[in-house]
Amino acid sequence: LQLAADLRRALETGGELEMHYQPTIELRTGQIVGFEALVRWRHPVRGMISPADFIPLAESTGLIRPLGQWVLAESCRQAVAWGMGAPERAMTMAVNVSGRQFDQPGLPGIVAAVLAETGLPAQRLCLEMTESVLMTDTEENLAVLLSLKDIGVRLAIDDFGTGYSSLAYLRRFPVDTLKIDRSFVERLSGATPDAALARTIVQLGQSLGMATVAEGIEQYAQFLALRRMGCDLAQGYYFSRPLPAAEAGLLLQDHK
Ligand code: G
Ligand code: G
Ligand code: MN
Ligand code: NA
Repeated sequence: LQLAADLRRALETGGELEMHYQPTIELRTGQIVGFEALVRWRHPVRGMISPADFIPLAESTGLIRPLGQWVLAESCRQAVAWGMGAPERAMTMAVNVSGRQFDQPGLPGIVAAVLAETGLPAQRLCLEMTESVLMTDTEENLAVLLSLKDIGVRLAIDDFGTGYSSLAYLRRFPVDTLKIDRSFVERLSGATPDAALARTIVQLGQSLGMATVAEGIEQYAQFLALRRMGCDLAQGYYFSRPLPAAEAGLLLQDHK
């Protein structure tokens, strides 16, 4: 497959991949409290390729492991460059981790090595995974997640509410944060079912001692509704799109 060969080459040369960063906002204060790192691929012929298109390819070819390692190292390096490790600017860098990376027995060692190399304190890094990670090969994945918690990183469930109806795994896994899927944030005005679901996830997070992040906030009304519900954090175009590092850095400078 040509695109797989191109991705392998891009990983070897390093020049075509870059990270964009979307700020995470504390709803109570409006402050930026971190970023989510989202990978981008500038293909020399095809132009910008969305991760929604090349992450599945990377997963099916096994390239997700070197790609994931590059993403992790680049995001941690950037977090340190922005001073996010310093106590006075204690922020969180959130990195998406695919299920195929959790199958990798060496994942905790890789995370520990990247933290050591970059100097980012472990508690400043949050790893985002989907519910499917928590539902498959549970014993192996539980061991990996416990090792990651030992290292001190935070763990978030991405797209929460879209994966599985069973909540039993929340008892077993050391999760810090629930990210409320964008689909529940879309129609929040009034007494819609979506508002009831969003409120329920916020309350679930509060009962379990987990932080909640609302994804995909695009309108002021959604911001207000989620703040009223007691949701802790939010991301979305209303605050900022994912930005190239230079622009995200300016946002951070203006903000402080
Ligand atoms: O940034 P957005 O525009 O297009 O991302 C699309 C999808 O790709 C999302 O589901 C997001 O979680 C995923 N994604 C983005 N960056 C990464 C990454 O570095 N690693 C993994 N595994 N998924 C990513
Ligand atoms: O699966 P994950 O939640 O990691 O993916 C985040 C995806 O959501 C990325 O593709 C990102 O670009 C996108 N995104 C971030 N904020 C918004 C938003 O406000 N509206 C929409 N439609 N997409 C968003
Ligand atoms: Mn995510
Ligand atoms: Na998500």
